[in-house]
Amino acid sequence: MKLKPSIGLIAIILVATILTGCLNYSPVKELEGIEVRDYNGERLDSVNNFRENSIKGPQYVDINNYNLEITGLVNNPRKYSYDEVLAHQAYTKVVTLYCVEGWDAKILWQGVLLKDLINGAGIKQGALTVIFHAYDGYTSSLSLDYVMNNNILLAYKMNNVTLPPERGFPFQVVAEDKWGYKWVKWVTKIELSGDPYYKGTWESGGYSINGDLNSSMFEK
Ligand SMILES: Nc1nc2c(c(=O)[nH]1)N[C@H]1C(S)=C(S)[C@@H](COP(=O)(O)O)O[C@H]1N2
Ligand SMILES: [Mo]
Repeated sequence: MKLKPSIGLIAIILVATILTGCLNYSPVKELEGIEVRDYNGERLDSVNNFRENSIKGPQYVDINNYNLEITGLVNNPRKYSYDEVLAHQAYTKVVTLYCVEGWDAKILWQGVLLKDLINGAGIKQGALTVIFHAYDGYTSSLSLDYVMNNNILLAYKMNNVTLPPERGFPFQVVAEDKWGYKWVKWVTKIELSGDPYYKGTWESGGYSINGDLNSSMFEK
């Protein structure tokens, strides 16, 4: 009879299918590159909904020739590769960026703590200000006190996606409770300074040095 061998064949195929299915089984994996839009009951904005108003447009940093420098009033100046920065403990938080030009974006940020990077270099006496230098020549600053006491992030992911070039790859400062111009993108250098009145790119144009969202955006 012809029926017997075909039943046998079907049986073999069935067993094989089940076995390969079992072999392919893996525990739950995070889908890298999928943007998170709902998080803990909160609706997030999209990575693609930002306005692009950077001083020189998007910057394209070659990560193989990239270093993050920690310098100035520190005991041990450091130069970290991208991977060395990412080897630090990761943290996430939902923070909204408010630009002085009247738009905002609520995003789930992931990054390392600036205080971990700064403590790794060791703070020298007299340091008051953290100056952030960027690939496009942009600078801004935050007080050392604010950076060390508020778990301020240096982000490398937004909504679970690696920062795209337009959004500051490899790193953007998440300066929560501060105006958007304090959120330096394409960070290349973190400099500790003794100057409490340092004026960066926007601050030189009259914008507030402390950049607090709840006080005037202009320096008196
Ligand atoms: N390096 C760099 N960082 C920057 C800027 C810039 O021009 N260059 N613009 C700032 C401003 S004004 C804002 S509001 C935020 C967010 O800008 P985006 O929408 O262009 O990402 O980035 C800030 N960081
Ligand atoms: Mo801005």
